[in-house]
Amino acid sequence: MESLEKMSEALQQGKADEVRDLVTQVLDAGVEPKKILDGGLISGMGIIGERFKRNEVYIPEVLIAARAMHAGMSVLEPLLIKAGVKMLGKIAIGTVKGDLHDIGKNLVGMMFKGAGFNVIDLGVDCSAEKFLEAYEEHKPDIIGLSALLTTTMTSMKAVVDALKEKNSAVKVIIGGAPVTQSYADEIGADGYAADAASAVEIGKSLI
Ligand code: B1M
Repeated sequence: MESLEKMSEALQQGKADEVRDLVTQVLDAGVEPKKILDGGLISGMGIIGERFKRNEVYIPEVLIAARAMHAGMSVLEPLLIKAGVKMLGKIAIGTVKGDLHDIGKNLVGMMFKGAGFNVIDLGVDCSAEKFLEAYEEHKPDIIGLSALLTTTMTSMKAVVDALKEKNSAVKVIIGGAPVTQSYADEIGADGYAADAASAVEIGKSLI
């Protein structure tokens, strides 16, 4: 549908007002909210994610596109909830204990949101107990851990261990500049991603 393509294009260009107006127009024309979500917003954010991965666009473009996504979602979200549309999955994401870096974690969260996940942002400096509480309260499909310091990435193991002790089926994805696949293997995390778009791919494959 032409107007959904237009919406996807506007989102990729970060035109928040245009995206919001297009969502309203398309809704008025009788298109279902889920179709708008998939065909306009998620598709646009998916393209940005892929381009970010290929270094064709950079962090500012992704943030601007995410802002446009939020603008569209502000119109669409109440209607999706009312229609009982099931999201693709649920992720609780946070930066680990002692670590205040949140730019990467926010990007990963935005990409998950853009892919149709319900995202619970736990913020920064999150202890294993906080992740555990979030698991008990929200029952997410995935818990995402971000760390930017070599001194804080080590606390990821405590989170994985605490969740395992609960025999929880939740999948744990880890990432952040100092984190590697071999570290993920070592601590028993279910997935590792080097960037936000890959995190979403891994998240989808795990649930
Ligand atoms: Co800090 N810092 N910092 N810092 N900081 C680094 C990380 C550092 C590499 C700088 C350096 O020395 N060259 C260094 C770490 C060294 C190390 O441990 N090896 C460092 C240090 C030492 C510190 C302090 C200790 C400095 C001090 O006070 N002496 C201090 C620590 C504070 C704390 O956390 N307790 C500190 C503080 C800060 C600021 C507050 C000033 C600020 C953070 C602001 C904020 O986040 N709101 C800051 C910043 C901005 C940086 C740099 C410059 C940039 C980090 C960033 O946002 N990158 C950084 C140097 C650098 O990286 N060039 C540095 C952009 C972001 C999009 O990338 O977070 O890697 P990134 O996320 C990527 C991937 O890693 C991945 O996807 C993202 C998008 O592709 N990813 C995931 C991230 N999380 C993921 C989770 C996933 C999957 C993928 O699954 C769940």
